[in-house]
Amino acid sequence: MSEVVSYAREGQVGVITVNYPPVNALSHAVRSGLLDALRQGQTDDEAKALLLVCKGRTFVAGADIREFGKPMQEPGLPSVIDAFENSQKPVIAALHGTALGGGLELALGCHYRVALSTAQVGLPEVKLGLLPGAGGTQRLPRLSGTQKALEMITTGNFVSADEAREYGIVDATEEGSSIATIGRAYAEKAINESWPTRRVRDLTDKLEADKNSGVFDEFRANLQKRARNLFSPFKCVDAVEAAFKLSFEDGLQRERELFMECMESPQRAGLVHAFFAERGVSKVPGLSPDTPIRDINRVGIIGAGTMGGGIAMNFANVGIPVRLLEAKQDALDRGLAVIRRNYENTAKKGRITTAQVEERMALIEPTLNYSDLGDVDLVIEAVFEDMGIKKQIFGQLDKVCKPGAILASNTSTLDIDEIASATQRPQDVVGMHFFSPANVMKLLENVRGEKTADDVKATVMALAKRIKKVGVLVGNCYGFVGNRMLHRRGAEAMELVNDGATPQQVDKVLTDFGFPMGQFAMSDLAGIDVGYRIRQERRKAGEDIPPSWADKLAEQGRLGQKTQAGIYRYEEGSRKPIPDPEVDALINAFRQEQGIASREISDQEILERCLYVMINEGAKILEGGVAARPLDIDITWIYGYGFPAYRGGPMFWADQEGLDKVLAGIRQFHERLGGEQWQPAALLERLVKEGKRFGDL
Ligand code: T1G
Repeated sequence: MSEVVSYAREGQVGVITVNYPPVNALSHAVRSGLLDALRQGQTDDEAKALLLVCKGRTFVAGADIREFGKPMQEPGLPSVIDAFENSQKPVIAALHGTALGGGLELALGCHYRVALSTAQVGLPEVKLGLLPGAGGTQRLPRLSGTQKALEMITTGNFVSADEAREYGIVDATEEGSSIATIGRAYAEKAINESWPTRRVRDLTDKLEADKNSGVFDEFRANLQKRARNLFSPFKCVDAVEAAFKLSFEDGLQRERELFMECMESPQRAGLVHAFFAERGVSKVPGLSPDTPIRDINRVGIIGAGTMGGGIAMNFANVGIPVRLLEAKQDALDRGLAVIRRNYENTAKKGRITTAQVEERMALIEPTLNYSDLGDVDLVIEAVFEDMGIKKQIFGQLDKVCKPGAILASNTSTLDIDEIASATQRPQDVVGMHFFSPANVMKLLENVRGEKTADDVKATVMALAKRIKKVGVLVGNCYGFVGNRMLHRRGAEAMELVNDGATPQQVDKVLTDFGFPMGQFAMSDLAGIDVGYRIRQERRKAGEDIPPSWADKLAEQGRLGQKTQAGIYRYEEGSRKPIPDPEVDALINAFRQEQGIASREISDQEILERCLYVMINEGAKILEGGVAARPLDIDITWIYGYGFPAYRGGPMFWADQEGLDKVLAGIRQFHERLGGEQWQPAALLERLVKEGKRFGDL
């Protein structure tokens, strides 16, 4: 008997129990154990029906993703499911937690399914660049009909137990605490009422009903809009379509072929990497998982502007009371009005109720007095990017906040150690860099200072999860990880335009690569006065910052979306960037003024210069220990800047490109363009010399 799957008879019910924490994934041991247990159930004459149930937090949550990319060991999942479906005795699957992927496919191979009312089911393979490869594309439409099957399989979204019952995916849902008890009762019912072995493969009435609905081409058309760069969603449609066109056996065969195409795609490798990297970032090297965390029951936020308001919403959304402090009443009122408007818009879309709007607003207490921050456990400062103001605020916080309160800054580039020096408690000071819009973007860059205490680091990392963010712990340097690489890409994009590319050409190369927005459209969204102010500050500080055509736009008051014109122009009420011949003319005049001989620039050169300069900076970030691992950089860019997850993030993508090719490109650009940004990173040179990849670090 395998220790991960057991068989025991209870009365006339043969109970097959899977116990393979954390999520009962269908590893080789589980698959073998299932077959053994099924065989026992078949030969146990006292057992009149079989029950499949799991211990722990959830029913089987899918194939074991850790086995992907390795040679598959028999028995494969399809053969296990086939054996269950051809059992001579009725098999009941009892679902709790999240029955997903291969787990749901296994349940569909059983004859009946009962779910705990709190359970969810789904086929999220598409989120890993795959498709359900163990009969899900053939069995699900036979139960739920085509439209629901296509929706579930191409989005990977989970559905509740009630919806699953409504769609015919499960036969019943039950309230209760023990899924084993519920499953047992259901199996006994099957025995008493002599339920037949109802094989899903034999149910075709729903397929008949959808026969000529033209739903597949319709679905492909709408996928073009929302998944144009992706590979597997289109294969999902092909697989479900096979359920109509082919016999069940041939449909399974077709599904297998399509599944293997997806398994071999670079997008599957990227998405699986992103899946594990997202979970890896919370395991910080050198920070023990047993590090105690401080209780955070009340949060203070300084600044009710766009960032401060968005940050406040994150805490109110999860029921944590907030004290929102501003210097002036009108700024406070404005900030609260924006928060209310955001919540009301969300309620209009049906994502929260109006009652929840009021609950959340009630959790955000406005104040003008620092003395109201005496009992908060954490303060997050979110005011102007001005060191003087920040140090003055932290000096005040140091006086009013209780001992042990964490003092955090939302700064996006400034020195956390310098901010901490304004207090007597540098061990309690940390950066918590949210990304705009702070109530939407998932990334939270937690920035550790020289003296930040371990329990403070552990606390803000745990807090990230609590407020549904993906937290990455990074070191303290200009721009930390994300913005330091973004500044490199931004400078290179400006240079490319100086050399002859148009802003729209650069942006199209980046959006074709898979970014949701191009570099210049992003600048217009943030406001090009932001970059202009930074350049002016650095010039004032005596740095040699060369003139830029963007300065001219800022000086003309073309600040971006907020002035309906920036690098692009915008129609009234629209955020769609429209190339503007006036800007092309201004750029040409700037080139002449600077004596730059412009030339045709290929898309390939644009892509390489924008991405390689980021990868080179990423390698330097790793050398400096500002990021602990390449996966921390990958997750920062996927969740902070929309780097396409199916490419795995910048460092994973560089590995897939081949570090030798990337380094050769960097060397060539260094020769041609000069600049320390093109000075090859020593780490990159070492990895190439040793024939290694970032993934080997
Ligand atoms: N395989 C291996 N490990 C898994 C896993 C899986 N399928 N799912 C989760 N884990 C690990 C995860 O890495 C973490 O490990 C721990 O479990 C807790 O996960 C043939 C081929 C189930 C909703 O895509 O969506 O079936 O970090 O932190 O937030 O058609 O995990 O603790 O070491 O995410 O409560 C399809 C993926 C696979 C489901 C739980 N199934 N998992 O979320 O915990 S492909 C999926 C999830 C497939 C078939 C195809 C979530 C969850 P560690 P967690 P959570």
